[in-house]
Amino acid sequence: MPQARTEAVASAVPNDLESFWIPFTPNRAFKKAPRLIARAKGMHYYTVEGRAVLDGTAGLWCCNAGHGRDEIVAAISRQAAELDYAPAFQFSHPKAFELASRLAALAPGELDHAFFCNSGSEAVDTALKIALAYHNVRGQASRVRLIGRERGYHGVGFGGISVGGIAPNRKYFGALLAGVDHLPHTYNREKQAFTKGEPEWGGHLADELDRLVALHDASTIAAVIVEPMAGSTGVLPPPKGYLERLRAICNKHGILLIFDEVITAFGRLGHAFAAERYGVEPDMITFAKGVTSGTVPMAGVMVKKGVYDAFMSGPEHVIELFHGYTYSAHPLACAAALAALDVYREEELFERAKKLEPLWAEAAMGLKGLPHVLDIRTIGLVAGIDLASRPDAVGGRAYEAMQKGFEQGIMMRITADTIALSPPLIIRESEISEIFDKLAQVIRGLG
Ligand code: PXG
Repeated sequence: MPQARTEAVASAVPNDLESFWIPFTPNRAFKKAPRLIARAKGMHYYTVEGRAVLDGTAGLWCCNAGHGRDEIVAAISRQAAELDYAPAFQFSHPKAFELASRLAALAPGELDHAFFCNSGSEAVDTALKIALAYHNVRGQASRVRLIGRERGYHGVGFGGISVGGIAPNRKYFGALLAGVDHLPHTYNREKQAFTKGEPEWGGHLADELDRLVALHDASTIAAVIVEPMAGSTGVLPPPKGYLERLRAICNKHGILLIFDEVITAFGRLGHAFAAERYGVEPDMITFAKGVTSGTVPMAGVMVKKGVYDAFMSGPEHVIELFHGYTYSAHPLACAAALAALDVYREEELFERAKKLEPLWAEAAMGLKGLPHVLDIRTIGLVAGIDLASRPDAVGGRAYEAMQKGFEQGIMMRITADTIALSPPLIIRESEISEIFDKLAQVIRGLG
């Protein structure tokens, strides 16, 4: 091992694991057997011991251009030297406008304004607040209800967990937002098991929105928020026709439709936005993660022209929306995002994901028939693999798979007993085979 590498690795090993409270992680188990990553390049992570691990998850669904991309690193570094920070309120900086225009050009239809934040959770809260304020400024202040969906994940802010539908993320945290209701989720194993892409069954579940409208009355409902593909809950692609039907019902009743594309934007489903894949134009799209290929925290909301325009009335010196963050459109994040968008365009990575989708789906379905495998779902460069739960320990089997996978050199993500895979879009065919070969080995060895 070259000298420089040895030093870099040695300096990366902490001598105390106690103080850091690790998010969404069993802290005591982790601290007994830590999985520490020291560096990354291309498709690989390298542990503090210097072991290579193939990244099957693009970090946490974010490093779509792969790791350590020179162009992005250079852009961040140049930006830090040129302009570290500019006040986000009452002042701004050129790259914020450049990025907003680039995103407006990428986003479908009239989604041509960008409001910037720093995380998907903030983007969700922002979109929900814009929806409420939109109706308010148009004289429809009675539209206060928000509708999410069971099994939805919209981050961890109070808005996001209120419209979200993942029980453990909600049950410890009090009464949450008032006036929220939920659509049913769209998964039915009997009807959908081992489907590639959008399942045939389930489009009719969008009509449940009509029932909620009948119950609450359209005049009380501000917005519906869904992930086009539910990611965190364990990869649930939308049934055929489902999103189109949601759009039609929202149109009928003057309800805003928000797509939470924190995971699905920037190539994950073979398009800049999933909205494009489905030919459905929501009123707002939340994004994060892939916008900077995970290099610098950044998120935002793409807003339809008509929604933005509704705020642009009243005296010109008065703030139109009382909302924003110190780090909205942070210069480093804007520079990183512009460089990431360049990489996506020059290497045609969204198209690459689309081209690889059939091969990826085929490779994933190769796990069918292995012990414990109950279902496999694929879409874009995403796969969800359900393992049977141990009777007394839900989540135990997938947790063991994740640990063993890491030991054998592949990074995977788990939620309960579902394994989720979502590699960087630069993945090669040989690496797709490597992921599923190793995963097959791991699954065969599970107790
Ligand atoms: N909306 C969606 C659809 C998400 O997937 C968020 C909002 C929140 O983003 P922030 O940046 O606040 O974390 C997310 C985040 C996983 C996993 O493996 C998924 C997310 C985050 C971490 C892990 O399922 N999604």
